[in-house]
Amino acid sequence: MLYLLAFLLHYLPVAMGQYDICKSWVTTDDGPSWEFYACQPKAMRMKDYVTVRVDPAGITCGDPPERFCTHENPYLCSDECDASNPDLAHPPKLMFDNEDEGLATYWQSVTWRRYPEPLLANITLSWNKSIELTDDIVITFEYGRPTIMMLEKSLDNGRTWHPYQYYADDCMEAFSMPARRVRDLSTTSANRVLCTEEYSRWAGSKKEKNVRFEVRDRFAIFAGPDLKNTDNLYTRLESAKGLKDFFTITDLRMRLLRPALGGTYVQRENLYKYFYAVSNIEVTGRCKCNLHANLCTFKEGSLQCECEHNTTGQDCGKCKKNFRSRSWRAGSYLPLPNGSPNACAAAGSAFGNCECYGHSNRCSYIDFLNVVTCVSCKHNTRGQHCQHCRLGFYRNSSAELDDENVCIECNCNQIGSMHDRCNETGYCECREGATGPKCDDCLPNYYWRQGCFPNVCDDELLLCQNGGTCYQNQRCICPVGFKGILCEQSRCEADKKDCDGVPSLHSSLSTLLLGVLTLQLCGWVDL
Ligand SMILES: *[C@@H]1O[C@H](CO)[C@@H](O)[C@H](O)[C@H]1NC(C)=O
Ligand SMILES: *[C@@H]1O[C@H](CO)[C@@H](O)[C@H](O)[C@H]1NC(C)=O
Ligand SMILES: *[C@@H]1O[C@H](CO)[C@@H](O)[C@H](O)[C@H]1NC(C)=O
Ligand SMILES: *[C@@H]1O[C@H](CO)[C@@H](O)[C@H](O)[C@H]1NC(C)=O
Ligand SMILES: *[C@@H]1O[C@H](CO)[C@@H](O)[C@H](O)[C@H]1NC(C)=O
Ligand SMILES: [Ca+2]
Repeated sequence: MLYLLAFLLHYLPVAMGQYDICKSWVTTDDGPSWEFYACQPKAMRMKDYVTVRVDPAGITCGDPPERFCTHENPYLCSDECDASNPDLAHPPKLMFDNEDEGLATYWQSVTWRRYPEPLLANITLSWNKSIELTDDIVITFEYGRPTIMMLEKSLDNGRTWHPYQYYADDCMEAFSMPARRVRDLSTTSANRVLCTEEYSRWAGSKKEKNVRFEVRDRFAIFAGPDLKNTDNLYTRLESAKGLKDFFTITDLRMRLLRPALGGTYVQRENLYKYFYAVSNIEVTGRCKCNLHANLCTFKEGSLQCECEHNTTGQDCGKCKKNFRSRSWRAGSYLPLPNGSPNACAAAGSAFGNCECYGHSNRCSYIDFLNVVTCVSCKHNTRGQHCQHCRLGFYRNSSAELDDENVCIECNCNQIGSMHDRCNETGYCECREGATGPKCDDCLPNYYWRQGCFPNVCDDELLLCQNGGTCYQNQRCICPVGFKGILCEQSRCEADKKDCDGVPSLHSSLSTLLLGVLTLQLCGWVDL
């Protein structure tokens, strides 16, 4: 606990200070008014707001009860894990509790009974909110740190995952990656994903318990070793592409790939000393509010920014209704020291009343027409006020004019349609024979083959004759002895030679019969 307090106090300067107010009431020559600033919430202990999931099912020890021992005391396997006994259970929530001094509480996995099958476990932390890390992630292992593990992160609530850092006692062997240290990174590589050997080697399980994801060391590349030059850090976060996102997460996953081995090889005769035990996961960060809020509250099970600057959304990621006269922008750390709020503006308030419904930030005066018009309308809009949809798009009837989704692509089938424009309900103009809103279907009596073509044959009016079969409405497959589009023509009629050779060419009874029929027909025709 004391350690934790020291830890928090030590790091407070990074967590607080700049950008902590969103607006203030100031008096200017024109009288008092609000002045707005870029602002962000304070850093918090994020483990208090997390939901956790441990995979695979059955990886948590104690069901059924099981004995284990430690690397320090490998032959005294008298410790017990029993999920049904609160004193001996090690559920996942013990990674996030507040520990009484000196008494570690921890989640623990089953032992490596199934060796040499790998002992794998995933610990997934989800916030359902984007978070910007402001300090190191610190994972505390009891009974030794894993010899191989990796950290993954998600930025989209767990839909996609990306490697964040690799950890191994031998990076080359485990991941075919050279071992690197964050301290050795440079300004251009501050967001590199690397493999480190610093947290995986055996040093006694009591001595080295922590595995870190070093946020401070990466910040120090810009802010100096004591993190005093925050101006430079904020400038770089604002300008270096991808740097801010590198420190932003919605979810974290620890993939534990091989437990501590006690500094030697796996001893098959005693597998009860191999397992994972995690007593704490410290994640320090702030809600990402796009510099539009300085408060973030826990409501209905999720963190939520208290948006200012007339923005709204969980991350203040859009403009409030009726405040969309220009498109939404994140606030900016620049210029120092107060940044730019980039607030949303009420419709009609900016640019001399040129309303662009939030699809453009610029207006231009056209001299000879004496009109003000929006420039470079976004979101597939066009027009003086960005009030129309571009050609090839149509109006989304369930969206307001200032909605980003206001224009929907027509998506006309290139072959089936005349052009890629559509009417107000999204219907394309079809070529002959094609139908459907997008012209990707055929009318009855037409078949699709790089466009719609009239049926050659079917089961109703255009029947194949003389026992022929209709192949995909495209052609009749005629029995021997017949030809023509509908097999309506006897080959004998066209060329007598065809009739003579027929029976001998075929062996199956049916074709033989057809052959006979053919001969008879020929005879009939001859009459
Ligand atoms: C852990 O998660 C990864 C994806 O990030 C998945 O491929 C793997 O199968 C999971 N392992 C376990 C043991 O659930
Ligand atoms: C995630 O947060 C959003 C916005 O606060 C909320 O609507 C949603 O129900 C949350 N989802 C879960 C799974 O908690
Ligand atoms: C937001 O809108 C209110 C009016 O509802 C206005 O008083 C306030 O100044 C606006 N804030 C910003 C940052 O534009
Ligand atoms: C139409 O707009 C609504 C409201 O923004 C949106 O949810 C929906 O996805 C849009 N439809 C399409 C097809 O883009
Ligand atoms: C668009 O075209 C479809 C099909 O031709 C038609 O049913 C619909 O009424 C048209 N919508 C409008 C608004 O013209
Ligand atoms: Ca604990």
